[in-house]
Amino acid sequence: MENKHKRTLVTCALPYANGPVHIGHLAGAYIPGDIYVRYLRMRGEDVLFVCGSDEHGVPITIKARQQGVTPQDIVDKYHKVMKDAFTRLGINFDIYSRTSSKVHEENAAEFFRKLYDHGDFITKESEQLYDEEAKMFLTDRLIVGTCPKCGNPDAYGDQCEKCGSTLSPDELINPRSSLSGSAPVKKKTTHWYLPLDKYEPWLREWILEQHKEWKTNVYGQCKSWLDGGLQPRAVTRDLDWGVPVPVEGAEGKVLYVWFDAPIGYISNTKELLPESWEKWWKSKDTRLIHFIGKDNIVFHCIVFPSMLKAYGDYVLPENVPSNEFLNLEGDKISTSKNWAVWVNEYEDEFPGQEDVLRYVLTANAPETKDNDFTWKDFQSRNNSELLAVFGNFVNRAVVLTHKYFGGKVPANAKPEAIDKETLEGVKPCREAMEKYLDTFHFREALKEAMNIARIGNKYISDMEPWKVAKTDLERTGSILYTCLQICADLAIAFEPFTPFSAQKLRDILKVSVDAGTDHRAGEGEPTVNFYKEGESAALHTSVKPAYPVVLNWNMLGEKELLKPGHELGEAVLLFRKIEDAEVDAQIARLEAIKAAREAAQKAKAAEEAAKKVEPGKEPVTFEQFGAMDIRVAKVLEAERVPKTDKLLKLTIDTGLDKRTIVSGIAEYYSPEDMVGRQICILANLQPRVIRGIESCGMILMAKQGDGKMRLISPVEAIANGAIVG
Ligand code: B3M
Ligand code: ZN
Repeated sequence: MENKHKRTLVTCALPYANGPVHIGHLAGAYIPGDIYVRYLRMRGEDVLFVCGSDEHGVPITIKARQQGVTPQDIVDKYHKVMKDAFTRLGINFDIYSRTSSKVHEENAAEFFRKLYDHGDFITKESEQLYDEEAKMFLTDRLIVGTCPKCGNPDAYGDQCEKCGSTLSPDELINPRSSLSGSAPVKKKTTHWYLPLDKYEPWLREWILEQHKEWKTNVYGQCKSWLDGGLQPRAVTRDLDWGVPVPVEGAEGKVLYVWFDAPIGYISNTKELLPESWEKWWKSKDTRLIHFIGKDNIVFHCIVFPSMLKAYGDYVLPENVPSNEFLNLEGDKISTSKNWAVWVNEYEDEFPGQEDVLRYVLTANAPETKDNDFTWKDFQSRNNSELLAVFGNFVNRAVVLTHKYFGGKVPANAKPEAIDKETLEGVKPCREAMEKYLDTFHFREALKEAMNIARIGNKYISDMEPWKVAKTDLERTGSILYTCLQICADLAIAFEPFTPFSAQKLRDILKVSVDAGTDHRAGEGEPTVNFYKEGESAALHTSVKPAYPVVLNWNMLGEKELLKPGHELGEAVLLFRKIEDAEVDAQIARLEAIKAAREAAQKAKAAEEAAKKVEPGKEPVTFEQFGAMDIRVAKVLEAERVPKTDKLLKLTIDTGLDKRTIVSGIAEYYSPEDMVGRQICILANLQPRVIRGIESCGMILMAKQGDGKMRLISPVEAIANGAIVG
């Protein structure tokens, strides 16, 4: 990595505070961000790691309305849920604040005001749909109506979820407001727009020429936006939830959520470091990196940089690493369909297994294409990689050291060439890790870290120190010495990926790691550098190393990290087996969700099929109709026709005679339902033999769109034989 800069400011997208975070969010932005920060800090870089909740936007107001609470209630709830989930997963932001904070409101208003005063906005008047009952302008999502393409009566103003067509509210048939149900009216409104078209030449140069190194998916999306031509973009909205537009004549208007949210990165820095925040945002020595999900690319690469450029003196992002989407068990993750693994639930159900989720989401990260999370893969990566390779190797090395050498690193008294070759195998892994970490390819970097564990595991299996010990304790010592050096390498290499286990390992080895700067204490000395003994790596708060031996990134793969005689701690297990029952329960939960969804879909489809009406028939003459002898009749006896499911044999009093009719109604009526009932029949239908029984006439029934049938009976009793017509 070139080291021209003095500090790195890392941000992760501010998640919307309208639901908990799920594994898709984690894999997209938060775990990659945390890996990168931990890595840089171990290399001794000064890093500030900023995130927070995005608490504005229409979806939050809709959710509040649905639940009969205020938007503030919604964001208060989810801000806490998300903040806790990140902390428990070891994602160590220096600050996790929120866009409903006072600091942010002032900062976002100031940002807008400066651009406004400087004449950077244009205003446009337009007609928009308005709900007179709710007294609110309606976004496209808030308008529902009948889809002109497929007839779905509940299509949204921007999209029909049934046929997938993209719509505009004007196209909907009978549009109505989903807030009050009333028909929207058109009303004029004025908004401020950022003329993105003005920044296009600069953006082309800055991104397409100067940032060819951005990940292909990010670069590609930017290019296609730029090639499509940029339009002015509204930065204000008619809404009562958000940062009020701080200029006269803007009553009832707030900043558009995508205008205020990225400013939140700056506000949160300001909140943490009120005196020194500017050095993170306005100094040429700062490198700014945004970690985001792929649906946020345009805002972070085009809109926000244009805002920063308009403001002047802010740094621009150096890179905007973004992943593709993560699916769950083959289906798209969906909050509304509850098709997700919620991070807070995972943490409750798998306490102490945070690293497993971190590991799996990185090993399987959707870095270059959408990827799939499955519980079976989760289990097998834990059991056959973390546990069988990494954990098993460390455990064997430490247990044998206790057994033969009283828990002290043995002397390297009888080295062989293979030992040196093995240790030298770590260096290339480190080099590859650095290459991948520096270019945001974390999945590959993790593979290299795992390769170090594989090197150790293979070595100890091949050397069989437990056998050698029977005849040659000196040689056993050299083997274990070599193994323990690799254990120390692992305690460094895994720190970015599985920080809890790396800390556990360091407690076993009785070593510390220099974890670099931590600005969580705010203004003042950012010198909270070491993890506390036995404490989770998420909560490091010590300024003194717990153990005198302090490792850092630059020692990875170097000689003799642990000196002979160094005393080890107890051999505790780094990982535990994930049992079938645990993942089966998760799979069953998802299957139940899917089954419920499918049942609901089926019920809805059936309801719609029932409503379907057959087209009308060709006209008939009065005579043709009159030719049919339709009469009221009474069922005297009824029985099932043996060996059939559908047929009943009925004895009927037609007024004219008593006769037998065989009818296919057993699906809908039992013999008991029929006896004594008055019905209508076609009396002059030619007799037919059905299953050996002569049937004289037909029972009249009504049949609805889905095939369901019902008898036609007179509303009141009437004489048998009465003519219907
Ligand atoms: N809240 C979108 C999201 O959570 C949005 C990101 C804002 S980053 C400034 O995907
Ligand atoms: Zn449709």
